Amino acid sequence: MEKKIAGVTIECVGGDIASQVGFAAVVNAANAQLRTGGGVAGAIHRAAGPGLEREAIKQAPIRPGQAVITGGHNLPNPYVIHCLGPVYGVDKPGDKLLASCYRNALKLAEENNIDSIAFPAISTGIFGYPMREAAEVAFKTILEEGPKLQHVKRIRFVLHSDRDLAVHEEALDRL
Ligand code: AR6
Repeated sequence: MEKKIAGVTIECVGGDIASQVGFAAVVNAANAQLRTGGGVAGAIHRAAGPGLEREAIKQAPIRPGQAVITGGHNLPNPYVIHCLGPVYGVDKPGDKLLASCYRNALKLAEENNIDSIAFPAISTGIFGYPMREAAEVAFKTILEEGPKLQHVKRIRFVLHSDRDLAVHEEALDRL
């Protein structure tokens, strides 16, 4: 499903964040060291090849809520924006830190003339953030930032299961 807000198309799809052809940037649910990992980080680094980690680690460590940008290496996308989400119940306030991830990722996209960006559900895997709450934070932040965006015209959420996709579609529908 998709929705248009302030000239920006927001959509939710099921799939793999590492195979988003046609998007200028994909977002990595990173670790502080910007190294490969499990989940999204594993998929992105595997598809990008070892050059991604070599480039990314020069900007490490990052703090929860922060984002940094690198090239996409062997991914179908010119850029990767790496966000460190909060560990649920540990990095506080979790909602503010998660919102910062989305805000800072969009800021970097704007600074780099990026017109399309695909996000995974940051923090909702190993970091334990409840899916529904995370989706609310993500869309609320995008709603706030949407009117300020000059370059970003398309924002996609890539969800890994049908259930996660349904949760995001409901949250987007409520916007
Ligand atoms: N494409 C889209 N979504 C995915 C994919 C994929 N290929 N794989 C998993 N997901 P996670 P986090 C979903 O754990 O919670 C890493 O190891 C997954 O089902 O990747 O921010 C890093 O190194 C979940 O809903 O990110 C960090 O240490 C969501 O993506 C840590 O995990 C995020 O899951 C970051 O944890």
